[in-house]
Amino acid sequence: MSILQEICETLQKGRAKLMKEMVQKALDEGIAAQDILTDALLPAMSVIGEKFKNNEIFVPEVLMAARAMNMGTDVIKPHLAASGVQAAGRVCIGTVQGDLHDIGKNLVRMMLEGKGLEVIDLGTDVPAEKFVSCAMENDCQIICCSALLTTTMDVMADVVRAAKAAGIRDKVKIMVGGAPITEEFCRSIGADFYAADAASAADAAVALCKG
Ligand code: B1M
Repeated sequence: MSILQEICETLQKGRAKLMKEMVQKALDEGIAAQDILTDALLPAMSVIGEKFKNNEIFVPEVLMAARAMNMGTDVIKPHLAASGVQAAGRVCIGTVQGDLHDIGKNLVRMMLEGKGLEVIDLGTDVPAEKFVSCAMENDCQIICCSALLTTTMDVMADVVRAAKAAGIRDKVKIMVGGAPITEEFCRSIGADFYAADAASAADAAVALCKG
């Protein structure tokens, strides 16, 4: 088995510490950071995303894989920056104001990173204006809002309004998700995209960044 295949499998098993060592070993063997990303880390996360979507694996396994992914990307990040590899796009993400649930949001962030997007994580309890100011300051293509409470989902409408008020609505896409969110709700508040799960959110974000 090649080292890239081994890295791919190690990530899927969520073995974070071993990942760090193996990715470093691949770099030491002269494999380019970009190849490690595109031929090992991203395919592994795609497998994780698909399995999660199909209920073949569950939150603990995804979180372990996410940790391993983060370990791997931490090792190659300086090399990618040095070789001038461009991120596929830049997005900001947060759980809306009043809402402290972050497990789903963290999974979405991890899947976005797994697709090669640069992600600014604003955390939880994020006011609408903070999403918008972050998008403006960092030239984000997408604002990603997560909500788990029916009492906080309306903050997403505030994000759409704040983006309009700041004059950036035509420059930034707004993606929404979380257990109480539906396609219909997304349309009703004038957001651009609803994703039901983390893998779909990442696929859509890549498409939105390209488009
Ligand atoms: Co809370 N909670 N909780 N909770 N909690 C729910 C959401 C609830 C449904 C439980 C229930 O009553 N059955 C209920 C909401 C009811 C409602 O609004 N109708 C509820 C409540 C009421 C509360 C409190 C008010 C309880 C209280 O204090 N009385 C309180 C609120 C605190 C606050 O936020 N202000 C509260 C607190 C908590 C804990 C702190 C204990 C904990 C959160 C820990 C944490 O996140 N760090 C917690 C938890 C764990 C849950 C449940 C059990 C699990 C949520 C979760 O993590 N799911 C939840 C019940 C449930 O959902 N069954 C519940 C796993 C996660 C992977 O799924 O977040 O849906 P999810 O994310 C998915 C998709 O939704 C999607 O992708 C993810 C992965 O596929 N997705 C996106 C999410 N964001 C997305 C964004 C996208 C796209 C897709 O694009 C941008």
